[in-house]
Amino acid sequence: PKPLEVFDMASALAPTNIAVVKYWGKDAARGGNTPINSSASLTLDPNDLRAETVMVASPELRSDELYLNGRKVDVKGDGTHAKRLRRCLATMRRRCAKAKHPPRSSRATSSEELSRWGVRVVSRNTFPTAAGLASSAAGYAALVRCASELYGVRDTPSFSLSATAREGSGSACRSLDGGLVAWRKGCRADRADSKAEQLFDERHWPDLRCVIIVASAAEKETPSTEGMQRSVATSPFLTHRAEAVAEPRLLDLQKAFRQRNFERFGELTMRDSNSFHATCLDTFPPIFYLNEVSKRAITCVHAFNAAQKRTRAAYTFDAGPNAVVFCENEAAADAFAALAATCFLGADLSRRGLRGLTNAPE
Ligand code: 2P0
Repeated sequence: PKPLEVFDMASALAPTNIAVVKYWGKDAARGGNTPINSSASLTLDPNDLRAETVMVASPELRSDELYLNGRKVDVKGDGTHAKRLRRCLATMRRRCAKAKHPPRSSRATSSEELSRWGVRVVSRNTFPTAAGLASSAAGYAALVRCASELYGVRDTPSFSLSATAREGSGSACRSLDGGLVAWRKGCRADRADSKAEQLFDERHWPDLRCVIIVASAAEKETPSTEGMQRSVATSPFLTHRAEAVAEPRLLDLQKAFRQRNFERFGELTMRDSNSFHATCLDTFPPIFYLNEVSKRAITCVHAFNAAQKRTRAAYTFDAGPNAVVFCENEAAADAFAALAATCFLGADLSRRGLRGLTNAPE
């Protein structure tokens, strides 16, 4: 990209999150990323899996630019990221234009002027993109955080950065906080109150760890948005899940997390992953996100727990075959060894996740 003479700049990073009560299904009548069920996730350590974003605004930029993992993306086109970026930026710019003053360091004379400048967005992930490791969650959370800095736009009672991140990617709204985060489906008619809130911060359960098994770093065959649409249209099980399973499970999980009850937390997490993948199979035509390595990881975790006579490890899988296995610190080495022995063939067993959910020393 060509150098710019007059510009404002901001940078931000955001970690990825792993859902323990899964979001699956958009409310077709309300549009956007309005979920049919509330969900919850754990935000990973930002030192591990994260998105890093730099934004430059300048009057010399005639149009917006996006560079994703080193590649230029056509932001005017019909591509998924182009549309999502435009949506998030439009919301942040509208908000910026209304402010009385531009951010102190800005070279623009007014917020309204700053909101009209073109932006160059440069973003990269420190892990495989679109492989079911919530890359879009980290990406859009970092984008919104970055735009918030650039435009001086903050959370207020009538404006939410989390709801803006949701416009980019549903799960992104959960990546702006650490710890256990719930995304409420909202109860207002327009669902403007559908946003995330932190239930427990990252210090609540410092012993919690996760191991990530990269069963495949390839891009998934069925993108989440498409998969959700097909499930909403064809799966009777999904309606049951959204109405009768997800909401009470979220309450149970919150309680288990409050008590740091790993056995309960682990069982709820595994059951919810299985329920989500059962929904995928109930979709017509069905969606397969798990592969043979994933299935071996599931069998391995159940065998490990049976041998230990209690739940010391718990798996979950998002829209991809990669396993995330939670455990407490004292079980991490044993769980890792068991998984390494079982899943080694065909999997890139990543130790990165082992550092877990906080910056607490090992
Ligand atoms: C989740 N997933 O709760 C669930 C579990 C995948 C399985 O949120 O269309 O990229 O951008 O709102 O957030 C992945 O879907 O979908 C996802 P969009 P997103 O984490």
